Amino acid sequence: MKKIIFTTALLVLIGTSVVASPSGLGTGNIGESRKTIVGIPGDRRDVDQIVKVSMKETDEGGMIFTPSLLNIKKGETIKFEVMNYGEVDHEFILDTPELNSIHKEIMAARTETHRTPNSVTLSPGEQGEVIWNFTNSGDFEYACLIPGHYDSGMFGSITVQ
Ligand SMILES: [Cu+2]
Repeated sequence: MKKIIFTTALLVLIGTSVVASPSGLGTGNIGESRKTIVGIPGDRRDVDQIVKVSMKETDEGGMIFTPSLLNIKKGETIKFEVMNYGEVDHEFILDTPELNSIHKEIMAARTETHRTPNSVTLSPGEQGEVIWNFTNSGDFEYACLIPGHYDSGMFGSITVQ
């Protein structure tokens, strides 16, 4: 009996962490629900570093972020200046690899655009920004979850130490 109760509690925990993500899966509530293990939305007055990220398709049929690897110091607030150099829409979503993977499945099933602090969706030639405070160390990811794009190579890794 104890085992069953434990399993249920674990499921509730997993469910809660998914809903608490600001990655578009959540309820859109502000405040506490915006916190994820990736960190929290940053304040532009606290920006420690600007990172320019470009998004584009390659001649070989791939889709890429440049850079695709980033190292960030724990506690830093980063302003990502994201530019779409491609010929189709792209998006930049900051999350854990696990949540991006779940989110990718949801995106495949329906069309949705993102308007969350950890993401920006850009038309060709458009520029946008995400300001994020990396409050926790760990391995995180930025990804474009428009159907087919992630599988074409559109993701990057962030290591926060
Ligand atoms: Cu894309």
